[in-house]
Amino acid sequence: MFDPKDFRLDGKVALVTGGTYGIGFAIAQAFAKSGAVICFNARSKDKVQAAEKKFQDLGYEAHGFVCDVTNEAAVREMVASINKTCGTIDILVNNAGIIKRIPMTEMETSDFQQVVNIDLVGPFIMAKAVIPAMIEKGHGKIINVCSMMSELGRETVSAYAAAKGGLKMLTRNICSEYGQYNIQCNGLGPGYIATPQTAPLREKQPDGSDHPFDSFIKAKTPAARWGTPEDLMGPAVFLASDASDFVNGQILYVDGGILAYIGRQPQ
Ligand code: NAP
Ligand code: GCO
Repeated sequence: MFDPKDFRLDGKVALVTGGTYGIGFAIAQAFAKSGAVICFNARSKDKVQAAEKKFQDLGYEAHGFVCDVTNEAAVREMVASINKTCGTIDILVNNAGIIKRIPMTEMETSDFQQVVNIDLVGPFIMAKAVIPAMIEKGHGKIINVCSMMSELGRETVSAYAAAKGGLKMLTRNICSEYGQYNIQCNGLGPGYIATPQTAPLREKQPDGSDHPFDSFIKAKTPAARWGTPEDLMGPAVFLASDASDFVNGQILYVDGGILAYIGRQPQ
């Protein structure tokens, strides 16, 4: 029988990759507010320590790890440490990601490979590390942070779109392969969100006018605004909670309506 407590995360252990700022930090904060013990990782030790202090100042139990999601040995060590100190990971959010904005024909293959490695191979490594214990425990939640570029392309983001398109299908395949063990794997698809990753797309022009891309996105979004990391908190908690136990293999787009809209006509 439905109970509003189904949306809570009390007693759950969550691991959010790339949780030191931006979308990851917001999702981790939402999980903590919902009762979860939160673990998070990133590559920068300073930022991990700063985020851990922020969480602790907010009164949350938070454990930060310096760990690159592409380093399989370090990932396995981090997961083993979490399982030992906090308990088996119930919720994994594959949030860590980078983007390189370079015209494809000018992009070095090494750049393409780095983006795919972090944005697609990283989530594979992370999921592979947590699924066995989830199977043993009898449940688990995996949330892959996808993108508009899981559905659409645009100039200069070939590597990122390839990775995020692949992440959509990795999400569906984990659903297909592990749904029988009561593991739900879904995608969260943010629209255009104001974070450090998109800061270059919102910078004011030398004459003080808005960045053309900023105006473009506001015209493409029915909500006529950029999203904020806070806009993702509720949807992420839903996908992490018992309330979504029969939701599997879906991509929940939190985009202010971009994917449904042809775009505002120029005035
Ligand atoms: P961000 O501000 O650039 O933050 C990225 C986070 O990931 C940082 O904590 C970063 O810390 C960490 N990270 C990067 N590479 C890592 C690696 N190899 N191992 C571990 N941690 C790593 O990005 P964001 O805007 O919050 O985006 C977060 C996720 O949402 C990304 O997957 C992005 O593709 C996706 N997304 C963003 C938007 C948007 O409009 N902002 C929209 C849709 C989807 P370190 O650098 O210290 O490692
Ligand atoms: C870009 C942006 C986007 C967003 C996001 C949209 O350069 O187009 O960075 O890729 O980050 O992925 O959902």
